[in-house]
Amino acid sequence: MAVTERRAGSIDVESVRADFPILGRTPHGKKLVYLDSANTSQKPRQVIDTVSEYYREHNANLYRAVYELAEEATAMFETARLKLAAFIGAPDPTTVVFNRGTTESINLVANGWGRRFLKEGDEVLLTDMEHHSNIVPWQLVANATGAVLRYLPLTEEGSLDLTNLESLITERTKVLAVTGQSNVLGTLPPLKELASAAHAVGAVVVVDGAQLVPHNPVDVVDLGIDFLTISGHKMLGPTASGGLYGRRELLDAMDPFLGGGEMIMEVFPDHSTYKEPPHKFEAGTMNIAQEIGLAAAIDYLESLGMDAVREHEKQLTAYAIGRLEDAGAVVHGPKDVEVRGGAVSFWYRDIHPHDLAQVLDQEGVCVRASHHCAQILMRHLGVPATTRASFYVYNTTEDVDALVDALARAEAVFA
Ligand code: 7TS
Repeated sequence: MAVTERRAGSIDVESVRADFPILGRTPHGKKLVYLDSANTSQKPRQVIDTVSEYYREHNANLYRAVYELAEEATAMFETARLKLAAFIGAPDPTTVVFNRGTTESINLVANGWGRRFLKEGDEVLLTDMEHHSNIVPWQLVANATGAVLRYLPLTEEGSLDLTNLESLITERTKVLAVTGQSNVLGTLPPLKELASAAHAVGAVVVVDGAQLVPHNPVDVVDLGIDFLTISGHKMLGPTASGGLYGRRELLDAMDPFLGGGEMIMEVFPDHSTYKEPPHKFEAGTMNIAQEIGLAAAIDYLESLGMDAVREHEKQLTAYAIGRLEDAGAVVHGPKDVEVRGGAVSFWYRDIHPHDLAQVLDQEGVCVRASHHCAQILMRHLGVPATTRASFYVYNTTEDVDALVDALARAEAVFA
């Protein structure tokens, strides 16, 4: 069926599940219930086969040779760039830099743009729900430049509190760096509104897309943002795939982050000249097989339709919140699925999340129990950690039922 003919929410989950070989595993003799896709997603055979075929049939290094294999590898890699650009609505493939994902992308912006343009007293505005990878690189750059970090607070419920936005976004604000979707609470910040407030004071808008891009239709032009990070391993692609979208003028103005082979035009004893973006930011041998595998993942997601992916997760999230609350769990974050995605953090009875996750594991249920690399948010919630179930295209309401059944088992163990 053509993508356009699909109704939103019409994912055929059983046929999707048949594409994921790992779902046939039976940990501890139980059916695998994988609820940790916010951590990393599973991979369909289309991605696994593409990577395997690349190594079997086409493997060579990029750009450097004139023989057929190298030309094929280069063409596949550059086709992957075109696909990723189109997937996020980037107008021009040269605005997509390939790298290992969100952590590397934020370090690239913080170092390449931040160290070049931030001065003492300039402000970088973050939020209290950021992942550490959207905090620590800015701290390092703030230490080096004298810039100051500020944080947008959260409401009780776990949405951004925008009541004092005007006092936090001022002419001193040079960067707004915000998550597109919280990995802990699922919260979807109002990106368009934030981007226009930041642009009104001339700030650059960096969106951590690690959780946004895998689960929502995204168009960087429509959102009006300057940078977007992409973690391919969270969207059915291989580990160490993904990259950074950046507006071309900003990529042109930035310094390179990593120096080495392939990113240079000419090297002299005391200086070098660089290639144009994106190659200026792609030093050394690239993650070729991974990005080619990511292109297969994008094909897969597009065949489902990102509207349908989002709708599927809305339905599962609403179902999960209802069942968890009925079971006595305290669910963190907004309850309205219009303003949140499918990462559901909760606290169950008085059982520590680490203990809970171990019992769930015995039942074949994979969840993450930790601070989720969001310690500032944990302090806001007043908990050391949470248990988090996160959903993707292969999850079903039966998976949620299995989670809730396993909770009852944990209660029996710890009672
Ligand atoms: N930003 C957000 C919002 C994330 O969720 C993650 C990974 C990262 C950045 C880092 O991405 P990476 O691809 O560079 O590793 N989040 C999680 C998580 O929630 N559980 O495990 C990893």
